[in-house]
Amino acid sequence: MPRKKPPVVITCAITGAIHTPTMSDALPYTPEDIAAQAIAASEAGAAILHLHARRPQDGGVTIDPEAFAAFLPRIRQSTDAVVNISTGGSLTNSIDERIAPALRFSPEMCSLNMGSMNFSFHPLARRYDTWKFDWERDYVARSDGNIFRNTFADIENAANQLAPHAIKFEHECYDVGHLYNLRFCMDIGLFKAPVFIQFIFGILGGIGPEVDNLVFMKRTADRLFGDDYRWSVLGAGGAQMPLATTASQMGGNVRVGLEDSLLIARGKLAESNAQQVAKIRRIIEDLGSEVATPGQAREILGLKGADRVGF
Ligand code: KMH
Ligand code: ZN
Repeated sequence: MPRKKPPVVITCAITGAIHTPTMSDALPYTPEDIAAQAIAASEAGAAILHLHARRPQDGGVTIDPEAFAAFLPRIRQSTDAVVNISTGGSLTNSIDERIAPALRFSPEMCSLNMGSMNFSFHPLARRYDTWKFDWERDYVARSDGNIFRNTFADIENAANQLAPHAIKFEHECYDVGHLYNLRFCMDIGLFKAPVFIQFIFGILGGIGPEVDNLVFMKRTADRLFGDDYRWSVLGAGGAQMPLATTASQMGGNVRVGLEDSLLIARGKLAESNAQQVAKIRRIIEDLGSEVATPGQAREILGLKGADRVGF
Protein backbone atom coordinates (compact mmCIF):
# COMPACT_ATOMS: atom_id res chain seq x y z
CA MET A 1 0.00 0.00 0.00
CA PRO A 2 1.41 3.45 -0.85
CA ARG A 3 1.86 5.67 2.20
CA LYS A 4 -0.96 8.16 2.74
CA LYS A 5 0.10 11.63 1.61
CA PRO A 6 0.26 14.24 4.39
CA PRO A 7 -2.42 16.94 4.14
CA VAL A 8 -1.46 20.11 2.30
CA VAL A 9 -1.39 23.28 4.40
CA ILE A 10 -2.87 26.25 2.55
CA THR A 11 -1.66 29.69 3.63
CA CYS A 12 -3.61 32.68 2.36
CA ALA A 13 -1.79 36.05 2.26
CA ILE A 14 -4.66 38.50 2.36
CA THR A 15 -3.34 41.92 1.28
CA GLY A 16 0.45 42.37 1.49
CA ALA A 17 2.45 45.45 0.59
CA ILE A 18 2.99 45.14 -3.15
CA HIS A 19 -0.37 45.60 -4.82
CA THR A 20 -2.34 48.86 -4.61
CA PRO A 21 -6.08 49.62 -4.68
CA THR A 22 -6.02 50.71 -8.34
CA MET A 23 -4.87 47.27 -9.42
CA SER A 24 -7.92 45.41 -8.11
CA ASP A 25 -11.18 46.34 -6.40
CA ALA A 26 -10.89 43.04 -4.54
CA LEU A 27 -7.69 44.01 -2.66
CA PRO A 28 -8.80 44.55 0.96
CA TYR A 29 -7.49 47.54 2.91
CA THR A 30 -10.05 48.52 5.53
CA PRO A 31 -9.93 46.49 8.77
CA GLU A 32 -13.48 45.32 8.10
CA ASP A 33 -12.60 44.01 4.64
CA ILE A 34 -9.27 42.49 5.76
CA ALA A 35 -11.10 40.62 8.55
CA ALA A 36 -14.02 39.56 6.31
CA GLN A 37 -11.73 38.29 3.55
CA ALA A 38 -9.48 36.51 6.04
CA ILE A 39 -12.46 34.76 7.64
CA ALA A 40 -13.87 33.79 4.22
CA ALA A 41 -10.44 32.48 3.17
CA SER A 42 -10.29 30.28 6.26
CA GLU A 43 -13.80 29.00 5.58
CA ALA A 44 -12.68 28.14 2.04
CA GLY A 45 -9.80 26.01 3.37
CA ALA A 46 -6.87 28.20 4.40
CA ALA A 47 -5.31 26.90 7.63
CA ILE A 48 -2.93 29.88 7.95
CA LEU A 49 -3.70 33.57 7.40
CA HIS A 50 -0.63 35.70 6.56
CA LEU A 51 -1.54 39.26 7.49
CA HIS A 52 -0.34 42.78 6.72
CA ALA A 53 -2.11 46.00 7.68
CA ARG A 54 -3.17 48.90 5.47
CA ARG A 55 -4.28 52.48 6.06
CA PRO A 56 -8.09 52.37 5.99
CA GLN A 57 -8.43 55.79 4.35
CA ASP A 58 -6.34 55.14 1.22
CA GLY A 59 -5.02 51.56 1.25
CA GLY A 60 -1.43 52.66 1.92
CA VAL A 61 0.98 50.28 3.59
CA THR A 62 1.38 50.55 7.36
CA ILE A 63 3.14 48.50 10.01
CA ASP A 64 1.55 50.40 12.91
CA PRO A 65 0.47 47.81 15.52
CA GLU A 66 -2.75 49.81 16.04
CA ALA A 67 -3.74 49.04 12.46
CA PHE A 68 -3.39 45.31 13.24
CA ALA A 69 -5.41 45.77 16.43
CA ALA A 70 -8.35 46.84 14.28
CA PHE A 71 -8.77 43.40 12.69
CA LEU A 72 -6.91 40.71 14.68
CA PRO A 73 -9.55 40.22 17.42
CA ARG A 74 -12.33 39.90 14.81
CA ILE A 75 -10.41 37.22 12.98
CA ARG A 76 -9.66 35.37 16.20
CA GLN A 77 -13.34 35.43 17.24
CA SER A 78 -14.59 34.02 13.93
CA THR A 79 -12.04 31.43 12.89
CA ASP A 80 -9.71 28.77 14.22
CA ALA A 81 -7.14 29.54 11.49
CA VAL A 82 -3.52 30.17 12.48
CA VAL A 83 -2.65 33.86 12.41
CA ASN A 84 0.71 34.75 10.88
CA ILE A 85 1.79 38.41 11.18
CA SER A 86 4.20 39.82 8.60
CA THR A 87 7.50 41.31 9.73
CA GLY A 88 8.40 42.23 6.15
CA GLY A 89 5.69 44.70 5.32
CA SER A 90 7.83 47.79 4.84
CA LEU A 91 10.98 48.43 2.87
CA THR A 92 11.69 51.71 4.61
CA ASN A 93 11.36 50.82 8.31
CA SER A 94 13.96 49.26 10.61
CA ILE A 95 13.70 45.65 11.74
CA ASP A 96 12.74 46.86 15.23
CA GLU A 97 9.76 48.69 13.76
CA ARG A 98 8.87 45.77 11.51
CA ILE A 99 8.70 43.26 14.37
CA ALA A 100 6.64 45.56 16.63
CA PRO A 101 3.24 44.05 15.62
CA ALA A 102 4.49 40.49 16.23
CA LEU A 103 6.00 41.49 19.58
CA ARG A 104 2.77 43.14 20.68
CA PHE A 105 0.33 40.43 19.53
CA SER A 106 2.47 37.30 20.00
CA PRO A 107 0.84 35.32 17.16
CA GLU A 108 1.39 31.62 16.51
CA MET A 109 3.46 32.52 13.42
CA CYS A 110 5.21 35.46 11.82
CA SER A 111 7.22 35.91 8.65
CA LEU A 112 10.99 36.32 8.72
CA ASN A 113 12.82 37.30 5.54
CA MET A 114 16.11 35.50 5.11
CA GLY A 115 18.23 37.86 3.04
CA SER A 116 18.75 41.37 1.71
CA MET A 117 17.82 41.93 -1.92
CA ASN A 118 16.39 44.15 -4.63
CA PHE A 119 12.59 43.90 -4.30
CA SER A 120 10.78 45.60 -7.12
CA PHE A 121 7.42 45.77 -8.81
CA HIS A 122 8.03 48.96 -10.82
CA PRO A 123 7.01 47.38 -14.16
CA LEU A 124 3.42 47.37 -12.83
CA ALA A 125 3.39 51.20 -12.90
CA ARG A 126 3.26 51.22 -16.71
CA ARG A 127 -0.07 49.36 -16.75
CA TYR A 128 -2.20 52.14 -15.26
CA ASP A 129 -2.93 55.66 -16.56
CA THR A 130 -5.01 56.80 -13.61
CA TRP A 131 -4.74 55.85 -9.98
CA LYS A 132 -7.32 55.74 -7.20
CA PHE A 133 -5.01 57.36 -4.60
CA ASP A 134 -2.14 59.86 -4.85
CA TRP A 135 0.50 57.70 -3.15
CA GLU A 136 0.17 54.70 -5.44
CA ARG A 137 2.04 55.68 -8.64
CA ASP A 138 5.25 56.74 -6.87
CA TYR A 139 5.14 53.82 -4.48
CA VAL A 140 5.04 51.38 -7.39
CA ALA A 141 7.26 53.26 -9.87
CA ARG A 142 9.99 53.95 -7.31
CA SER A 143 10.23 50.37 -6.14
CA ASP A 144 13.10 50.07 -8.65
CA GLY A 145 15.17 51.79 -5.94
CA ASN A 146 14.13 49.40 -3.15
CA ILE A 147 16.63 47.50 -1.10
CA PHE A 148 14.86 45.01 1.15
CA ARG A 149 17.20 44.93 4.12
CA ASN A 150 17.44 41.68 6.07
CA THR A 151 21.04 41.45 7.25
CA PHE A 152 22.33 38.71 9.55
CA ALA A 153 22.27 41.28 12.35
CA ASP A 154 18.60 42.08 11.57
CA ILE A 155 17.66 38.40 11.52
CA GLU A 156 19.48 37.72 14.79
CA ASN A 157 17.90 40.77 16.41
CA ALA A 158 14.40 39.69 15.33
CA ALA A 159 14.98 36.08 16.41
CA ASN A 160 16.27 37.12 19.84
CA GLN A 161 13.51 39.62 20.57
CA LEU A 162 10.78 37.25 19.41
CA ALA A 163 12.21 34.11 21.09
CA PRO A 164 10.24 34.47 24.37
CA HIS A 165 7.00 34.44 22.35
CA ALA A 166 7.49 30.92 20.93
CA ILE A 167 6.41 32.12 17.50
CA LYS A 168 7.01 29.81 14.54
CA PHE A 169 8.65 31.63 11.67
CA GLU A 170 7.62 31.48 8.06
CA HIS A 171 11.18 31.78 6.70
CA GLU A 172 10.77 33.69 3.44
CA CYS A 173 13.45 32.50 0.99
CA TYR A 174 13.53 34.32 -2.36
CA ASP A 175 16.65 32.68 -3.69
CA VAL A 176 18.96 29.76 -3.06
CA GLY A 177 21.41 31.82 -0.99
CA HIS A 178 18.65 32.49 1.52
CA LEU A 179 18.53 28.76 2.28
CA TYR A 180 22.22 28.89 3.16
CA ASN A 181 21.57 31.95 5.33
CA LEU A 182 18.91 29.98 7.21
CA ARG A 183 21.22 26.99 7.65
CA PHE A 184 23.88 29.30 9.09
CA CYS A 185 21.35 30.83 11.49
CA MET A 186 20.27 27.37 12.64
CA ASP A 187 23.89 26.40 13.18
CA ILE A 188 24.42 29.34 15.52
CA GLY A 189 21.29 28.35 17.43
CA LEU A 190 18.79 30.97 16.31
CA PHE A 191 16.07 28.60 15.07
CA LYS A 192 14.96 25.15 16.16
CA ALA A 193 14.00 22.34 13.80
CA PRO A 194 11.73 21.76 12.09
CA VAL A 195 11.84 25.16 10.42
CA PHE A 196 9.08 26.22 8.03
CA ILE A 197 10.41 27.58 4.73
CA GLN A 198 8.40 29.55 2.20
CA PHE A 199 10.09 29.15 -1.19
CA ILE A 200 9.30 32.33 -3.12
CA PHE A 201 9.46 32.51 -6.91
CA GLY A 202 8.93 35.40 -9.30
CA ILE A 203 9.67 38.51 -7.23
CA LEU A 204 11.83 40.87 -9.32
CA GLY A 205 15.12 40.62 -7.42
CA GLY A 206 14.67 36.96 -6.49
CA ILE A 207 14.73 33.62 -8.28
CA GLY A 208 12.40 33.22 -11.28
CA PRO A 209 9.17 31.20 -11.35
CA GLU A 210 10.33 28.15 -13.31
CA VAL A 211 9.65 24.58 -12.16
CA ASP A 212 13.38 23.86 -12.58
CA ASN A 213 14.04 26.43 -9.87
CA LEU A 214 11.48 24.85 -7.56
CA VAL A 215 13.18 21.48 -7.98
CA PHE A 216 16.57 23.12 -7.35
CA MET A 217 15.38 24.94 -4.20
CA LYS A 218 13.81 21.74 -2.87
CA ARG A 219 16.92 19.65 -3.63
CA THR A 220 19.14 22.25 -1.96
CA ALA A 221 16.87 22.38 1.09
CA ASP A 222 16.89 18.58 1.32
CA ARG A 223 20.68 18.68 1.37
CA LEU A 224 20.92 21.50 3.90
CA PHE A 225 18.09 20.57 6.26
CA GLY A 226 17.32 16.86 5.77
CA ASP A 227 14.19 16.10 7.80
CA ASP A 228 14.51 19.32 9.76
CA TYR A 229 12.24 21.41 7.60
CA ARG A 230 8.68 21.78 6.27
CA TRP A 231 8.10 23.79 3.13
CA SER A 232 5.59 25.74 1.15
CA VAL A 233 5.60 27.53 -2.20
CA LEU A 234 4.57 31.01 -3.20
CA GLY A 235 4.59 31.94 -6.91
CA ALA A 236 4.10 35.62 -7.70
CA GLY A 237 1.51 36.76 -10.24
CA GLY A 238 0.59 34.26 -12.93
CA ALA A 239 2.96 31.67 -11.42
CA GLN A 240 0.80 31.36 -8.29
CA MET A 241 -1.53 28.49 -9.22
CA PRO A 242 0.86 26.50 -11.45
CA LEU A 243 3.64 26.47 -8.85
CA ALA A 244 1.25 25.80 -5.95
CA THR A 245 -0.18 22.86 -7.87
CA THR A 246 3.29 21.50 -8.60
CA ALA A 247 4.42 21.95 -4.99
CA SER A 248 1.34 20.15 -3.68
CA GLN A 249 2.29 17.14 -5.82
CA MET A 250 5.91 17.21 -4.61
CA GLY A 251 4.92 16.89 -0.94
CA GLY A 252 4.92 20.61 -0.21
CA ASN A 253 2.44 23.10 1.14
CA VAL A 254 1.08 26.12 -0.72
CA ARG A 255 0.48 29.82 -0.34
CA VAL A 256 -2.09 31.80 -2.31
CA GLY A 257 -3.79 35.17 -1.70
CA LEU A 258 -4.06 38.64 -3.19
CA GLU A 259 -0.73 39.66 -1.62
CA ASP A 260 1.02 37.41 -4.12
CA SER A 261 -1.30 37.49 -7.16
CA LEU A 262 -4.42 39.43 -8.09
CA LEU A 263 -5.44 36.81 -10.66
CA ILE A 264 -7.76 33.82 -10.61
CA ALA A 265 -6.83 32.74 -14.15
CA ARG A 266 -4.72 34.08 -17.00
CA GLY A 267 -5.79 37.69 -17.58
CA LYS A 268 -8.70 37.47 -15.11
CA LEU A 269 -8.77 39.26 -11.74
CA ALA A 270 -9.77 37.26 -8.68
CA GLU A 271 -12.94 38.36 -6.90
CA SER A 272 -11.52 37.62 -3.46
CA ASN A 273 -8.88 35.77 -1.48
CA ALA A 274 -11.40 33.00 -0.79
CA GLN A 275 -11.84 32.41 -4.52
CA GLN A 276 -8.11 31.66 -4.85
CA VAL A 277 -8.20 29.38 -1.78
CA ALA A 278 -11.23 27.51 -3.16
CA LYS A 279 -9.47 27.05 -6.50
CA ILE A 280 -6.24 25.60 -5.10
CA ARG A 281 -8.25 23.46 -2.67
CA ARG A 282 -10.27 22.01 -5.54
CA ILE A 283 -7.09 21.29 -7.53
CA ILE A 284 -5.41 19.61 -4.53
CA GLU A 285 -8.46 17.48 -3.76
CA ASP A 286 -9.04 16.60 -7.43
CA LEU A 287 -5.47 15.34 -7.57
CA GLY A 288 -6.08 13.03 -4.62
CA SER A 289 -4.59 14.93 -1.68
CA GLU A 290 -6.25 16.37 1.40
CA VAL A 291 -6.17 19.92 2.65
CA ALA A 292 -4.98 20.43 6.25
CA THR A 293 -7.29 21.79 8.92
CA PRO A 294 -5.89 24.47 11.24
CA GLY A 295 -5.45 21.73 13.87
CA GLN A 296 -3.44 19.58 11.46
CA ALA A 297 -1.35 22.61 10.45
CA ARG A 298 -0.58 23.23 14.14
CA GLU A 299 0.56 19.64 14.51
CA ILE A 300 2.64 19.60 11.30
CA LEU A 301 4.40 22.86 12.18
CA GLY A 302 4.55 22.38 15.97
CA LEU A 303 2.74 25.60 16.83
CA LYS A 304 2.13 26.87 20.36
CA GLY A 305 -1.68 27.04 19.96
CA ALA A 306 -4.32 29.74 19.55
CA ASP A 307 -4.79 29.97 23.33
CA ARG A 308 -1.30 31.49 23.66
CA VAL A 309 -1.64 34.50 21.36
CA GLY A 310 -1.88 38.06 22.64
CA PHE A 311 -4.97 39.38 20.90
N1 KMH B 1 5.13 39.55 -0.36
C1 KMH B 1 5.81 38.30 -0.41
C2 KMH B 1 6.51 38.10 -1.72
C3 KMH B 1 6.60 39.29 4.39
O1 KMH B 1 5.44 39.58 4.58
O2 KMH B 1 7.43 39.16 5.29
C4 KMH B 1 6.73 38.09 0.70
C5 KMH B 1 6.22 38.35 2.09
C6 KMH B 1 7.12 39.11 2.97
O3 KMH B 1 5.16 37.90 2.45
ZN1 ZN C 1 3.71 39.25 3.40
